[in-house]
Amino acid sequence: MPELLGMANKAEMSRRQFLYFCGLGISSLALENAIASQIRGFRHGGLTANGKESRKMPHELPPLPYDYAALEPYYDQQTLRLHHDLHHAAYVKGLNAAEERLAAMLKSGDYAAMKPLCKELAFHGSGHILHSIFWTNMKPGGGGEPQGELARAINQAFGGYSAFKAAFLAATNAVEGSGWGILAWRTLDDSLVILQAEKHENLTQWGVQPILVLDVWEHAYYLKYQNRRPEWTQAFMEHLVNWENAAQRLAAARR
Ligand code: MN3
Repeated sequence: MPELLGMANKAEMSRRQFLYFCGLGISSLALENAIASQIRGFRHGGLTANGKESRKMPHELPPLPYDYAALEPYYDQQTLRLHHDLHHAAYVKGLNAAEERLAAMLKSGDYAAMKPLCKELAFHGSGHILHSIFWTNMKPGGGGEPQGELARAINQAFGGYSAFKAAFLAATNAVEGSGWGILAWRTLDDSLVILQAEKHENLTQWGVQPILVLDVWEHAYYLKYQNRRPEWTQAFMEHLVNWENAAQRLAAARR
């Protein structure tokens, strides 16, 4: 395992190896990057200059980088409060509980429950990662178009911003059931890819790191937008998306 995980001791090494084998539902490379830079407590709701953050054990719910009402009228404060304080918190709690079970398993040597535990780690771990990214992918007065390296990467992969936006919205709006639209950097061939995620962890590819994620679980938009998912995703792209944050994430993924 690469040293980028920064393992402090043998127990931590075992835990990492277990998570590596379980895959956390994303991918081996994405998992390492995710553990290295995403799943850590997002105390300040953003990335540090080198894309790393200090490890929090147990995992903690990161505070929002803005007030509950800051994204009105496009993201209503009641939804934001419930989404962050209850839904995201539940994934953090579920991940911590799963990691406690993992620690007990490693200690006892009884791996009978490994299969359901892998599912728990994948679901709650991915839920924590994606929501932690999601809050920072929005800002008051967001929208517009990406600049610089991110714009160039989008042009190269999709032929321009308008084509990217149409494809990203089409993928996100068509997620079956609960899930996400995701723009990710695929480290295996240095390219941007658009993914759907069902739940938090299904339909991904190996070797990707999410840089822009759009939550289309009903809990993310139903109070304000009801069944009009495309209105929510359109509002996200035109008024909320924080392209500077996505560009920081791309730069960190490329390092
Ligand atoms: Mn959600």
